Amino acid sequence: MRTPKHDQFMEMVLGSQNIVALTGAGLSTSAGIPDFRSPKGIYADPTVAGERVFDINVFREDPTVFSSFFAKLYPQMKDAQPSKGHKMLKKLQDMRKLKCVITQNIDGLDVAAGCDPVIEVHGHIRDYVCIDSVHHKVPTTQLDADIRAGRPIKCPECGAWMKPDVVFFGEHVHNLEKALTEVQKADVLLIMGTSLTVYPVAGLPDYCSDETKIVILNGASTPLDAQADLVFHEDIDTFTELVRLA
Ligand code: CNA
Repeated sequence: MRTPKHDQFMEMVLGSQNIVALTGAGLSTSAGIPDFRSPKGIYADPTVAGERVFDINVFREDPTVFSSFFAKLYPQMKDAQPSKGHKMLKKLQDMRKLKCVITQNIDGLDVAAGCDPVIEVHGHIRDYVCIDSVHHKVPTTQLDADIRAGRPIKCPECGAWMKPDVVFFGEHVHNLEKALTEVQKADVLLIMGTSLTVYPVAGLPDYCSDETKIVILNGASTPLDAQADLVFHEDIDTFTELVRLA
């Protein structure tokens, strides 16, 4: 049900010049891609080795831990279309309110929705990269059959293992400085679909100016709720309809 808080959100949007969105896996669940930490998320699947699947040290020791897991996630990501939440961001961009999306997602759906710029701090699945040389890359589409079969991929140039151009636990995030600069410029930081538990991204809101309004739109509570100006514990698709940005 629409409440005065939704009106407050729209007033905040209309009065803003520089909204920056910080997004996470919850933005893509309605597109058919599970998140990590929801009751139906990837970590709840007993056949998945939890955080080990995205751990670079585990990958170096045994790439099949990742490849057998990704065989199931990859088709879900590849076939997905932007959700209502992604479309809301594009609408806010067209209204010249939203200036940047910082996403932890690797599915590329913010880009597919037409958002620009999108800072993909945890990388993306468009390419596979060699773990020994970042210059060795192969478009993921060329590896489709091996990925779906759960086979680990070898670099055609040097024979080392390849993984998607995604940041694993134990690796440095991409473009953190750029993300930080955008957060510092934001008059509204719109945080959507993230548990705000994965660092360093979860620490980005600390770099907002004192004037920045923080809005949290997430199904479950986050460690930042108490400091936010507006908090919506709602389904993102429903929210987009209530604020008429669907
Ligand atoms: P997370 O820790 O799984 O948190 C997701 C949050 O979204 C949870 O708090 C949920 O309550 C919330 N949520 C889920 N669905 C909805 C919904 N429909 N409406 C509102 N809220 C919802 O995921 P984070 O993004 O916080 O963690 C960062 C990880 C997740 C990054 O490293 C990503 O690469 C990784 N990840 C990405 C994808 C993707 O690209 N789509 C999928 C799964 C995991």
